Amino acid sequence: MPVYLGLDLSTQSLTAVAIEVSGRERRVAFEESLNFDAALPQYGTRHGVLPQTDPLVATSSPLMWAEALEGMMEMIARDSSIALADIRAISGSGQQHGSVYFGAAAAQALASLDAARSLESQMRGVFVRPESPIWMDLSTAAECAEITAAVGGPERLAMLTGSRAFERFTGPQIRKFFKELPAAYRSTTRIHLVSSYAASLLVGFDAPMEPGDGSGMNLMDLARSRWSSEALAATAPDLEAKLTPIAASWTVVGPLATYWRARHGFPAAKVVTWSGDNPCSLVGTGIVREGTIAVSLGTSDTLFGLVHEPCYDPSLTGNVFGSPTGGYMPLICCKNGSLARERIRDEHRLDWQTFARALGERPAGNGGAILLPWFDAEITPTVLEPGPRRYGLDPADAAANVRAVVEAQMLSLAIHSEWMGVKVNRIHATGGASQNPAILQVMADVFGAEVCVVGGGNAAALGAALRAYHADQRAGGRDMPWDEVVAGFTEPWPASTVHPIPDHVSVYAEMRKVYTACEAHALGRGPDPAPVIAAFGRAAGQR
Ligand code: XUL
Repeated sequence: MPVYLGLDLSTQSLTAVAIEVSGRERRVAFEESLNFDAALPQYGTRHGVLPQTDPLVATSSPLMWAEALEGMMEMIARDSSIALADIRAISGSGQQHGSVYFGAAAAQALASLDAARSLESQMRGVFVRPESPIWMDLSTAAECAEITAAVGGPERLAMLTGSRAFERFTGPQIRKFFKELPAAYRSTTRIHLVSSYAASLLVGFDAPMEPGDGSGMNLMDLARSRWSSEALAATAPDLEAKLTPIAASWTVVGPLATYWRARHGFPAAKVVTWSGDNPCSLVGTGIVREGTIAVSLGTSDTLFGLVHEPCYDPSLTGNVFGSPTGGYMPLICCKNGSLARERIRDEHRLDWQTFARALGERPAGNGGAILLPWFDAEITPTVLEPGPRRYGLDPADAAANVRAVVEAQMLSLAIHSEWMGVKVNRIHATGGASQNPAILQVMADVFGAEVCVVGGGNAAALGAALRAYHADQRAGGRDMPWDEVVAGFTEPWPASTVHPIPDHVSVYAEMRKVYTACEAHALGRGPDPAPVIAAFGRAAGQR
């Protein structure tokens, strides 16, 4: 049976999902993850990130990613659950915004990979920057301001690229590099996204970028899916020559390089453009029509949907990316996702089971206790000075803090996605924490919507595999509708549906005001929220 492989190069791990598809017969045949910290300790990452003294700087190692890719390909080649020869197409998903900087030796190294040697040994030394800035980096506020001014203001940039300037976006990151190390910038022959870099390793030459991921750079004209000369000029000189072209999401970049065939026994499978992890998760959670949204609870918590026309967030909080299905995806991203939940879990010496139990020990609304879980600097809303803020919450009270972190994350996602204007009836949940029904109950109650789990924890890798399938069909002359592409893979898990509890829904409708007041106060934009908290507490007493 034809096999399609999806690889997800995310912050903390590389995951592979292989699907077998023949007409209506469809199944996930292989699913495996390689955790960077555990499998490649020699790089010294923590949660996939290199240690830094500046809390706003976040980098990882492109060499480690290459070594992880080879490790995963080896694992797939050795596994007996799929016949390698049946692999028809491979695509992938990369953590968004991160960038890789090649020097002059890279093209030759890629073109002449020697099957007798490891990928890592041949890629070592080709990077102008041995450390890649990643999406968690928030150190480019100055560059964001400069780009914004050059383009004519934040609305103008958002209208053009789908987002105002964001610190983590690739354009501001490139500008910072150009300003700090102009000679190194000049000697950079190619700048890749994590996604196009990984695809290049598979094909043995520079792979194009894909509009879903390209729109996370503040460099792409969103409506036209091409580089914006205005945004390029505002960012750094001679930039277009250093980028690869933008190619449609279903482009077959080339066959798998002979390296992979000779060294690991893979066939000459089609390599399809890689996209970002969120655009791939859109497909992997089955959001192929307007009206349903997905929430991914991973390293970052993201919420996204699908629309047909290019747009931007008038409040300038969220982003709009291209969708691999052809439309556009509004998205918000909260950086303090799984690591904030883990922080509270560990501070109170809990495991996930006792965490879930503690969540149920406190009532919905937590008596008005609020935690702004900015353990790390935050993206939504922009918070550059890390540190959690508590209102009416005793830091030592385990149950209250567990409830507070989950409520805060859901309230923040709900409040900051209001600009999308979607009447949410159903949410598709994915990511590690979606396996926890107690967390999903809070999600259902805060959004007043039914929540169901789709795509397991690996929607990005599954989405990449489905994109590979779609591209293979297209290459064979069949433009398969997306409903048909995802059928059999993205239906809600049986018995995973969580229904909102009406009493809780009304509590959270009130609590939105409390959270908004606390957030405004913490950001220096609003008065002391004590009266709002007290009013909420009094109303809770009468409920
Ligand atoms: C999205 C974002 C994160 C990363 C995580 O804009 O920054 O979700 O894609 O990998």
